[in-house]
Amino acid sequence: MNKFRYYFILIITSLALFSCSKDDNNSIEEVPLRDFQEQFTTDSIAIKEYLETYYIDIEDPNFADNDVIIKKITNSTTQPSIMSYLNNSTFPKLLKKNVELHGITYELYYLVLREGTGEKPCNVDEVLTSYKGEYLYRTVAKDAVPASGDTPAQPAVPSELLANQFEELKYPQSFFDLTGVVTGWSEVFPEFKTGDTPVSNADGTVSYSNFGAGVMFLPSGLAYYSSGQGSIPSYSPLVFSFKLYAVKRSDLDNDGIPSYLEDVDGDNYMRRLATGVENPDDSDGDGIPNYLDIDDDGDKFTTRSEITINGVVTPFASIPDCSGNIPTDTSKKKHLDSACH
Ligand SMILES: [Ca+2]
Ligand SMILES: [Ca+2]
Ligand SMILES: [Ca+2]
Ligand SMILES: [Ca+2]
Repeated sequence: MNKFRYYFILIITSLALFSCSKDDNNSIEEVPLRDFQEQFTTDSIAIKEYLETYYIDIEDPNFADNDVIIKKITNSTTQPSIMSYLNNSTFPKLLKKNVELHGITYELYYLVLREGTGEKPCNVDEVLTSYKGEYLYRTVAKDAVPASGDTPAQPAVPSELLANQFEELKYPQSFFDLTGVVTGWSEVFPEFKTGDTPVSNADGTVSYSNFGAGVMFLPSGLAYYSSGQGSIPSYSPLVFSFKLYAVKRSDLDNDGIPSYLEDVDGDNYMRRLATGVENPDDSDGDGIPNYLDIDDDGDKFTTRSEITINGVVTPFASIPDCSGNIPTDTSKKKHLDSACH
């Protein structure tokens, strides 16, 4: 059970992380972006090394309710690496998925501590989450120094992979729009669920239980890449541990149908794709996916007008089909069949 005060809370957040303001100083010299594939290869080596050399410190059996503590392994027999949970049959379970972006295929690792029992956000919804973010970096390697005169010999010091926390938000007061945060968030949160129905307590707190909890390991191309952000250096891989408390459904095209019901192939992801690439979530094939298309079926009648009955925008689930029956199948094609006009 995770319980926190919903009111009178100090919001421990740095908005810098999610705002995208860049210094427009014209005197700054343009530096060409690094090659995405090369940078991903570098990040991937660091992330895999991190997964092999760090472990999750589980002191509480209900650890998903508590803050995840990731530490460097000092005893490999008692501290299993995060990588040792890869495709585990029980939790914790480390999974990976591919993300196509920037013309390359990113391999994205995420650790499932607990899946959750409630609803899954889609990649264009909003989430209420507490989280902690760290960036990975390497210390500088030092060559061995031979003894000279009074100076004893200095052994070589290899570089070390370290993580530095840049942000923590324990008591979220507002939702994050997954279309406005780093790509990694919109790729990982839809793999998790919220928890049981939240309980409002008499003292003004809200209790959350059995929510999804995990850790995501983001290559810089799915994070801030060249820009960095706040104290985060450019080209930093990021590690976020998080808990998913609640989902707010979006309706990005304001057509009266929540975005997640415009996910035609039901995979929980909706995207704009390059011209000419077939999009399973674009019913009329005009290049605009349904969640952004005000006329999904391309019949020149807006979706909103088609679901407005006697002047009232009708809940999607209550819209009759062309025969006046309420279909159990919520596929929009039934409701929006142009033969109805
Ligand atoms: Ca919509
Ligand atoms: Ca989809
Ligand atoms: Ca369309
Ligand atoms: Ca239409």
